[in-house]
Amino acid sequence: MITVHHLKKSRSKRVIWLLEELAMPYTLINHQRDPITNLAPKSLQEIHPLAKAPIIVNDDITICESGAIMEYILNKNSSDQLRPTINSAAYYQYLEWSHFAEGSLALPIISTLLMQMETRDGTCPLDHYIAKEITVDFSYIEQTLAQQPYFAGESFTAADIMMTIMLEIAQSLKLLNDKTHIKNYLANVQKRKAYQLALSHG
Ligand SMILES: N[C@@H](CCC(=O)N[C@@H](CS)C(=O)NCC(=O)O)C(=O)O
Repeated sequence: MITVHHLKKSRSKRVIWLLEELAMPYTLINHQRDPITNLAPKSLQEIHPLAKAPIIVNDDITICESGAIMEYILNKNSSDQLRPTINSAAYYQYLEWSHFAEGSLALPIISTLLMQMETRDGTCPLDHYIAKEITVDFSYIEQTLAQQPYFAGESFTAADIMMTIMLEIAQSLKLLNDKTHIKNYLANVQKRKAYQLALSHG
């Protein structure tokens, strides 16, 4: 059975959501963030040197990094759910969006989140880069969701789980105000039962 090391309000929601979608059993271990720094506690460092959520442990395998964990779980699942057939056109959309969520989109979103927490005096060089990334990324996402219901095409996949968490943070930062298709997409995926179950773990 897979053990999921979880931090509330974190990317570990992705892993719980996927396991719930696949109806796979798991054990959840909750770790508490440091109340002052909001960083992960020592208990996570004892599991993996990177000390970030999510981490999963299954037999002799320990993995940190949500995208890698999603692939591990999909490989363990005997059905072909939530990942398009390898080498199909949808599979490459799935791969692009799964990687885009952490490889590209996380940087401008998490930077915006962190920059809002600090006291700033004027514009910094990073601001121009972040503003450009936000414009390019969200217009591409909006354009994609205007043409198809899910990131990999007609069917819900694990790429939607990877993308949703970043889009939710973007929404909380008011980056989606004029993005009707993205907002409709979020409202739609948030109705899923497995999403609601993952949400109930915080
Ligand atoms: N790219 C990693 C990011 C992991 C990450 O930054 N996790 C955050 C929570 S969303 C964390 O553990 N933060 C606490 C810390 O860094 O101390 C992934 O997708 O798993």
